[in-house]
Amino acid sequence: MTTITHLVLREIGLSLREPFRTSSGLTHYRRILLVEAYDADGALGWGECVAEESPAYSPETVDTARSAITAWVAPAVLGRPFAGPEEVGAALERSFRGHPMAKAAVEMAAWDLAAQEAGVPLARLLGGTRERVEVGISLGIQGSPAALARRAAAAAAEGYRRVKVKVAPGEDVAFAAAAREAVGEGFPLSLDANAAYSLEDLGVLQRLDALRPAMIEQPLAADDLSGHARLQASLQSPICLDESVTSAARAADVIAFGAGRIINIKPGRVGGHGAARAIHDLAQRQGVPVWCGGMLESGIGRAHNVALASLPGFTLPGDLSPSRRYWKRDVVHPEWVMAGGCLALPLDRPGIGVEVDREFLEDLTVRREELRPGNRP
Ligand code: OSB
Ligand code: MG
Repeated sequence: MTTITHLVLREIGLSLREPFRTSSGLTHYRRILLVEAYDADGALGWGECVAEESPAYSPETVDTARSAITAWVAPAVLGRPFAGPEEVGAALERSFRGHPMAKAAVEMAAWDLAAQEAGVPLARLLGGTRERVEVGISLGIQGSPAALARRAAAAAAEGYRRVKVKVAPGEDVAFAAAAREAVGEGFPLSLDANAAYSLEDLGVLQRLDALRPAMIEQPLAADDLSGHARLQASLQSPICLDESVTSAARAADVIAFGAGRIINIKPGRVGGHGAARAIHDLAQRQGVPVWCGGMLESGIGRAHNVALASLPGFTLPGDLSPSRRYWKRDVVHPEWVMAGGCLALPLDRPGIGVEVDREFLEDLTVRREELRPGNRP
């Protein structure tokens, strides 16, 4: 039984070591919403909201998520006894529509809290079986194909198990071809379009297909499952869906309609660990490979992603780069480090398995509020 007595909602600011460019925009600074969920004994679970500053990737933003958590998520969970963390996501789903990133931030904090209370690693509470998870890197759009080729070659040499390259109309075939040349024929190279193409771009997409990518991620609009199904039928490479998969029901549609052959699971995008695990389970039953995506998380969100990625159906490397790929200094101890192309699960500690650097967090905090039962906005 878990009851969340109060929540702390905090926004921090963290500068990326290098700007990250995709078809939907440029990020050099992350506004990150963090959630602390407390029980009556003072045990604490951490969550991180993956919403970005602008609604480029999905309709949610840092500001809409803060508003939704304050007005709708917190009142639906605070002071209510839950038999287990799997019930938190279900209660939120019944409670109000949409806002999966806002829901996930609190739902995932509830999972960490439950794991802390039980004294077990979150990875094991979720049903994870791995001791380490394979890491792939996601490279933003670079200034030139040659610059991208250098980055891709360096990443492969560093031990990353897969290199993913962002593509956008006009910055696609030459860039992807340079990356392919740099990593070599057999190396897992994938392409992520972040929904930037339409079926009118079939010619370009077929030229990308000819480079034999491990997958083409989210070529078309998020809501266009029938377009993806038609495109998949005219490509050799598997399509992987990211933005399109906002729930377990949508994941089932993707598989049923043949809109993709691989699914990128981000717990922060789909409403939390409960939904993420449901997608994992149904994909596993249908023989569809899944991997864990990332949203440039701090070490807290990364800990949640790593725990989830330890489930057996996560058979492909995730966007789970180590701390130093993103930040000069991460907010957790120990920082996430890659060894042999993998991150090790911190199984010697309960919950998310890393300690949050409270002092550093205070320095980074731009806004903080406490949410308790009854104090509705
Ligand atoms: O599409 O997978 C994506 C980052 C922000 C938003 C969307 C995406 C990404 C990435 C980065 O590709 C993955 C990472 O966190 O390393
Ligand atoms: Mg993606």
